[in-house]
Amino acid sequence: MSDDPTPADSKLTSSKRRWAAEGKFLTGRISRPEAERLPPGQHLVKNWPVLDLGQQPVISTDSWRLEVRGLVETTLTLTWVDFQAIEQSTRVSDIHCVTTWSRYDNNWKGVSTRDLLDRAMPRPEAAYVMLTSYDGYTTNLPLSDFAAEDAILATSWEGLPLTADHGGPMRLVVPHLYFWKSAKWLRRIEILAADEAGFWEKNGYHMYGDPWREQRYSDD
Ligand SMILES: Nc1nc2c(c(=O)[nH]1)N[C@H]1C(S)=C(S)[C@@H](COP(=O)(O)O)O[C@H]1N2
Ligand SMILES: [Mo]
Repeated sequence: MSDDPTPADSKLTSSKRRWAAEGKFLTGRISRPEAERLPPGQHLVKNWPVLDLGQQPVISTDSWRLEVRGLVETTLTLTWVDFQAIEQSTRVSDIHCVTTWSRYDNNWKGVSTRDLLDRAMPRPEAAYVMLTSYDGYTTNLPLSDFAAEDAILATSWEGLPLTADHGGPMRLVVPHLYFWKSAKWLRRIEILAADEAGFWEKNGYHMYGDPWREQRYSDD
C-alpha cells in the first residue's frame, strides 16, 4: 500500500486545503447592489488621474524582480520571464481613490494574487502583507484582502501594457480598498503575522481603507 504522492503536489494541496479551512479567501469579491456601486463621498471620472510621490521609477523588464518573502514556505524571487510563465488572468474592476474620484470598469490582465500565493504558500501564522515598491513607497493590508478574488498583479490595462506612470511594468490592484493600497511598481511582498503601517498609513491614512465605510483617515 503506497501513499507517496509527488511531494510538490501534496504540499500545494495541503496549503490550499489549510487556507480554505481557515477561510482565508472568504472576503473575496463583495457583491453589492448597483445603487451602492459608488462609495459615499466619491464622484465618477472618465479619465484616469496619475497620483504618486512624484518620482516615477523606470524599470526595464530585464532588471525587474518580484520578491515574496516573510512567513512563506517558499521565498520567491521572480524574473519577468518567471512572472509571465504563471497563469495569466483577467479582472474587471472599479477604482476608488481617497481623493474622491472613482473610475468604473477597468480591464486588467496579469497574475492573480492567489496564483502567486499558491507558489509561495503562506505559513499558518501569516495574516498581513507589507508591500514595497521601486519608488520606496510602502503600504499594508490583511493577507485575506490581498488574496481577494478581484485582486490582481496587473501588467496590462485595457489591452495595452501598463504604462510607467500608472505603475508599469507591474502594479497591484485591490479594488475593494482605496487605491492607495494598490502599490504601483511593486517590488516586494512581505508576509507578516501582525499589521504594520506603510507610507500613507504612518501619515494619517486608515490602516484598512474600506471606501464603503469611508475609512479615509486613521480616526474615521
Ligand atoms: N509605488 C507607489 N504606488 C502607489 C502610490 C505611490 O506613490 N507609489 N500612490 C498610491 C495612490 S495614493 C494612488 S491614489 C494610486 C494612484 O494610481 P494611479 O496613478 O495609477 O491612478 O497609486 C497608489 N500606489
Ligand atoms: Mo491616493
